[in-house]
Amino acid sequence: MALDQSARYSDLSLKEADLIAGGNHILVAYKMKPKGGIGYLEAAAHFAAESSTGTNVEVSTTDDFTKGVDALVYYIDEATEDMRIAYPLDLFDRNITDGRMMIVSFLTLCIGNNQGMGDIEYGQMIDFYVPDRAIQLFDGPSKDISDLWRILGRPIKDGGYIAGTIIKPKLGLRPEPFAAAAYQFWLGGDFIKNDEPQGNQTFCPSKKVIPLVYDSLKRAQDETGQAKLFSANITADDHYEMCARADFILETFGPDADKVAFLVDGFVGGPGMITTARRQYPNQYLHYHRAGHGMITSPSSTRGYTAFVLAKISRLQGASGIHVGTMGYGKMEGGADDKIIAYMIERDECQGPVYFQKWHGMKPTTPIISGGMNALRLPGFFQNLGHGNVINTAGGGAYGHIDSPAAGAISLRQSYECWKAGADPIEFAKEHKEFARAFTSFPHDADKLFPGWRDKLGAAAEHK
Ligand code: CAP
Ligand code: MG
Repeated sequence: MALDQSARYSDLSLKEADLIAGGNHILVAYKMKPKGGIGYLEAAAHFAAESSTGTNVEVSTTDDFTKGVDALVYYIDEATEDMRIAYPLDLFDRNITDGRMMIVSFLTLCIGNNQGMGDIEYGQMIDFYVPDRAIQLFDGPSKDISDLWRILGRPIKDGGYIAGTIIKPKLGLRPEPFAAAAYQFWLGGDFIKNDEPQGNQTFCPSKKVIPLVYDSLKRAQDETGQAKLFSANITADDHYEMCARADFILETFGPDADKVAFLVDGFVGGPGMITTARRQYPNQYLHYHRAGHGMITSPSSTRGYTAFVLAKISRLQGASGIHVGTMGYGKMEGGADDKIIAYMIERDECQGPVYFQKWHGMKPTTPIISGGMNALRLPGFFQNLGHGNVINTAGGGAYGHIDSPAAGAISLRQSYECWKAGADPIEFAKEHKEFARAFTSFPHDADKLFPGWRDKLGAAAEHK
């Protein structure tokens, strides 16, 4: 173990309430465990040193000013592995272009080198608090769900459920079948996204498929008399490639360009990719896909940060919407308590696992619900969350419906109507064909969620 730096990098007399009132610190809460035999405060202080102004030994160049921006451990509880650090705002890097803060600096300091230190078994960020000044210095969302409700002709407050899908199969469709799949869903649903890896594959070039998708959107709008939305993937390593994709998509959708959201695989792409889309295309709804996050956010992980922290970061960066999981009702990891993730990004103030966060009017980030969802699983989901002001993208739940993707879409909407009416799903299914046929489409879910459904539904579930 290096020298004990707790005298310099900890001050357990600091009061969290005072730090919050002072407004000059970003506070971060970790679950941290030192390697065996190392004192808890010692390890925490070294963690704070490496996350701010120090290293594992004293250096001759340190002066009094340096010590003024030290990150300080202000709370520890070895029994629960809780450790909290106060980071002075001045530690964080600022744009030379416009003085704003940047998430990459927050990550480099607060979850950077401290992830691989020899004397730390693990440290995972479970919550963080940003003061008002920092809220002012992050972009925040430029478009939010109210912009989508407006386009869909819904009330712009509590406009309710947006029924969406993901073009499936995940890869392998050529342009014509891709566009046909889109048209089929749009005959019943509101919102379609590219699946996270769909881009400009050689068998489905963007220059060919995007014009066909736009044609499908126009024909579906004409057919249904309703506006339709498309979330187009612009993810790419190169900034200029991203912009080339975005520009081509906007040009192709022309008069309907406002109906295009931009999808960015923000976790694997990194913070810069989200900010590129946010700042270059502020007129478009920014859809943050988090594929890959499970490597650090899985409940089995003890490093990195949680899905809650990822969602909070995404709102600061300006994601209009981010995937928040299905809270135990879908196919991905997660549980009912994950609803706190949705509350934290959609409300103007919210109590997180550790910190109460005020957003001071920063626009909300939409909870996007995806992963194994279908009409049968949604009522329980809405019951747990308590509202339906979300975007739901159900791939299997739409394209797996035995009648058609449009029927799948309609069954999703009917499921929301059933929950909103407080109706019994079996009774509701007797009067709503597509919903009834979702029982037949997903019998294993039906058996688990609604035992005895076959007898109760009878013919309603048997015929198209
Ligand atoms: C869902 C999905 C989503 C994941 C994302 C998929 O498809 O498109 O990317 O669910 O997970 O590729 O699996 P299905 P999360 O609707 O067919 O399951 O939203 O938790 O990040
Ligand atoms: Mg996907």
